[in-house]
Amino acid sequence: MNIKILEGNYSAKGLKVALVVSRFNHFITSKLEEGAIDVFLRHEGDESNLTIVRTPGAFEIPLTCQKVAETGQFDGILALGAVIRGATPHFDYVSNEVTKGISQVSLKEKIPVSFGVLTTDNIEQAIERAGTKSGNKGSESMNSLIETINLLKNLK
Ligand code: INI
Repeated sequence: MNIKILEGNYSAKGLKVALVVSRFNHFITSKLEEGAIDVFLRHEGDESNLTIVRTPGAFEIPLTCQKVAETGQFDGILALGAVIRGATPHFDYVSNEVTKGISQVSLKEKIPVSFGVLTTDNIEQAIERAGTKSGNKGSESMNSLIETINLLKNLK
């Protein structure tokens, strides 16, 4: 076999990462943040290379990611939030905008922006994905971010 395979490893050594975390549903987003930091440190990331940027809600995440990317100081950005469905269509507007906005920043700025924003039908589903029975979206998306940053370095 002579197939060339390009992929990223899971070393966070020397990587500079910004976490953009929304305060809305803080009891969930704080758990996502904890999970993300834990993974970064376990993969030999340095605390001093981690910056946390807080937004009011998930809707404000894309513009904040855009500004963070423009600083040119980071290898990657992890967006963390929790959009939980309520009785009005607000959920759909916020979740659509945040999803689209994050991927636009990533493509425009050519920097990995990982999607750690929970979009759930209820609080129980959010709790399940914030460090209980269905894992932790913050940890998972930090793993993806580290791998993607290292993959893109191999593509240079
Ligand atoms: N923001 C969230 O992060 N999660 C939500 O579930 C949510 N809901 O359901 O309303 C939410 N709304 C606030 C929104 O993100 C903005 O901060 C607000 O609309 C001001 O722009």
